[in-house]
Formats: sequence, C-alpha cells, structure tokens
Amino acid sequence: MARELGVDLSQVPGSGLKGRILKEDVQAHIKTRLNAAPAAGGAAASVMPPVAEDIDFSQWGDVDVQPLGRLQELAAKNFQRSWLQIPHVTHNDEADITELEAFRKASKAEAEAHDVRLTPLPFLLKACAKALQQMPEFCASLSADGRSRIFKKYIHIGVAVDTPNGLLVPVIRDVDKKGLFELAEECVTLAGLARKKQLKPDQMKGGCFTLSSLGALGGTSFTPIVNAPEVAILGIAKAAMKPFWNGQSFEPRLMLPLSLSYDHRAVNGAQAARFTALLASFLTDIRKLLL
Ligand code: CAO
Repeated sequence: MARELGVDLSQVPGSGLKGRILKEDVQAHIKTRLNAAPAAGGAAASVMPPVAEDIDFSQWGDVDVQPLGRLQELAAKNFQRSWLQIPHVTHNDEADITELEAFRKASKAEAEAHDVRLTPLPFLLKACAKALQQMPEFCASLSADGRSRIFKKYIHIGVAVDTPNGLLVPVIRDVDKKGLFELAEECVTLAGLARKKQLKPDQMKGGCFTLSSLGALGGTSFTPIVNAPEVAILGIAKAAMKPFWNGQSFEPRLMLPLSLSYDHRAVNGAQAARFTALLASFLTDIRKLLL
C-alpha cells in the first residue's frame, strides 16, 4: 500500500505492536503531508509521484549502469514537476510557410554576408513575440498560490537546445526589439555555449515562453512539456510539402506543424486555438509582423 501511494516507510512512525507500521499509520502520514504541503509551496506541492519499484534488471541478462549527469537529473526533476503540477493540453495546427521559406532562401546569401545562418527559428521567434504581445495571457505566470496572474511586459523567449549533457533552455531577451540576423546570431551563440557547458545560470532565467524545435530532426507533432512557471511552450516539427485545396485545385504548399502545450489553469482551449492561428497567420505572411 505504501509503495502504491509513494510513501517512504522510513518516515512513518509505527503505532502497532513493537512499533510496527499499521495501515492507519500510513493513512495518517499521508493526511499530515497533504495538510502541510500548501504552506510549503501551494496546493500543487502536495502531489506525490508513486515511488518506482527498484528492479534488478541483471536477473534477465547483462546490464550497464550509468549515473545520470547533474544536468540530466535536474532536467528530469523539472519535467516531472511540471508534468505533475500543470494540467497540460496540446493544441496542434499547421502554418503555410511557403512564402516564408522562399524569402528565407532568398536571404541566405545576405545572411552569410553578415556571418549568420538563417534557419526558420528566428522567424518563429519574431512571430511568437508578436503573438505574445497581442495575446498577453500567454506571456504570463500564475502566482505561487494560484490566485493571480502576473503579466510580463517584456518578451524573453527560451529556446530548447539539445546537448550531449541534456536539454538546456537559454533565454533570448527582448525578442520583439531584435532583427532576424541578430536573433539568428544569438541562437547560434547561446546554443554553442549550451553545448560547451558555458551558459551562466542567469542566461537560462526570466523566460516568458519557450520554443522547442525538432524540425531539423523530423516528426509530425509532439507534446512539449510546459517550462514552468511559464504557461505555454511551442513545439515545432518538420515542415513538409502537402497538397492544399485552394477552392479550385490542389496546390503544393510547405506546411509547418505547430504543437502548443499550455497550462489549462491559465489558458483555455479557445485562447490556445486563437494564439496558434494568429501565429500561423504571421508565419504565412511575414509582412504582418511589420503592422
Ligand atoms: N522544418 C524543416 N526544416 C527545418 C526546420 C523545420 N521545422 N527547422 C530547421 N530546419 C532545417 C534548417 O533550416 C537547417 O537546414 P538549412 O541549413 O538547409 O537551412 C537544418 O534544419 C538544421 O537546423 P538546426 O537544427 O541546425 O538549426 P535550428 O535553428 O533549426 O535549431 C536548435 C537550433 C538549437 C534549436 C537545435 O539545434 C536544437 O538543439 N534542437 C533540439 C531541441 C530539442 O531537443 N527539443 C526537444 C525538447 S523536449 O525534450
């Protein structure tokens, strides 16, 4: 029973014969923990994951045990906390990026002249910044007691970077105030620092929203985990050519899959659908970013 409920028996005082732990002791322990938890950090802190069974896998064949790195351990804890505390919903949509891609390709030479590599990521950052400005509920955090929302008047966006030591999320500050080349350069610099383990803790703090791009690797959609205390994260999968019905015929269009995971306590489904559609409209016609 203790294992199923995730109770550490060494923490439970036994009231039975010779100090034996009874079922009632486990129940009383859980009640005490549940009552104490809100004071220690909000109602969400009372969520206790069940303790995983300690299995000896070597009974079925050879194994190699490798401890997780410090970063991987930290990331695993953050993922688990977010997943348990935040009611997640993922909204999937697609953006027609045919024109964006033509513009990106046409700008490559100019980007190279500025010593930057122009991928779709800086465009996504700009489009997200504009959408966050127009829908500030996505640029907010819930207060620790869950009773208010804190709207941020700045647009700092985190970018998930895959490194050999685990996932890191450096934050790009004031995305709304920067140009595409500047953002492209900053992405490369921060991703480089992340991979060389040279990011400072401050460079990973203060984000309002996160982008997680698996577009270079593949996939059609996925469920990114919200990077708490932010309220939403955008997952980007691989763009693909698809037949698009224009009312008279099918046209080949380059479609970019967008997966927006959000905290359902802070944002509702209609808002998520509007945010993603707005974002897609900016990506489809990037001239709208100038309006
Ligand atoms: N669809 C199709 N192609 C895409 C694409 C997309 N959505 N996104 C990028 N590409 C292309 C780029 O255009 C580039 O091709 P070209 O050189 O021909 O233009 C190529 O894929 C490689 O891009 P990149 O990965 O080097 O650069 P990026 O700016 O797209 O991404 C970074 C940078 C740091 C986000 C990325 O390297 C990374 O680490 N991604 C993984 C993030 C991750 O692990 N997220 C999961 C979190 S949950 O565990």
